[in-house]
Amino acid sequence: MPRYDIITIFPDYFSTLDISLIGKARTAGLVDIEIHDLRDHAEGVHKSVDDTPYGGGAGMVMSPEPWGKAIDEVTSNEIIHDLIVLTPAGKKFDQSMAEQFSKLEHLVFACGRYEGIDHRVTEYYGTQPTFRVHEVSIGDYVLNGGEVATLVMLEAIIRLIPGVLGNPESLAEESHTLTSNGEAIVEYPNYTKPAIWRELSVPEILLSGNHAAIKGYRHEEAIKRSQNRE
Ligand code: JFT
Repeated sequence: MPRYDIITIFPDYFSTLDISLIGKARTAGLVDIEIHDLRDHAEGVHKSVDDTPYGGGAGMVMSPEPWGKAIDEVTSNEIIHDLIVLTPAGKKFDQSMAEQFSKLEHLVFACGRYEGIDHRVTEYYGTQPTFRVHEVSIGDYVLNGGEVATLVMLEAIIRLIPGVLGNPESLAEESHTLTSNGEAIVEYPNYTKPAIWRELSVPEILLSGNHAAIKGYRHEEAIKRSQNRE
């Protein structure tokens, strides 16, 4: 089963991984997720994990030593480890990246805070033969750290693991409405009961039982919607 190790100074962010689809996948033994508190690898009474930046400037930078200890501890075996370092400067996360990561056996997520992690951590693991390092951002907006970005990535990745979605039809359907990069053609609009809500009716064709016509209608609506984006 794939293993995901998450290193953070805020383990509480990851309590939501006990619920819903991901919680069920963990209980079913489809994925092993372990959360690690970076502070367990900090020294001194204050258990400090940050320091002032060389060269000056605002804010604090995360010290390399606790990261080195934490990463070494979760990777003390022979296999290849994919180290994902969240950073606003990273490659933009998309559906094709989610598909690639979903096929890997051991992902380690480094969730930093403050102004970022001392760059030598990325540099060092990049030279290690048993590591592949990926610098990733989830999009062009500013977050306060890597935790929420990691939750987004985990949700996108774990639902692609075989057996996690009860109904593999949902995945097959996505491959029709999504292009290879996960963009362009969006979903058709969805409706459920009641047939009239606040004077708004469900499009009649959806009540017709004519499956070919419904398929055509949904395709047209999906195209209309994709043209209205970006
Ligand atoms: C922000 C982030 C992502 C992603 C990792 C670490 C510190 C705060 C920060 C924000 C702006 C400039 C530092 C992070 C992200 C995103 C990821 C860190 N910060 N410098 N922000 N926005 N889309 N992924 Cl470590």
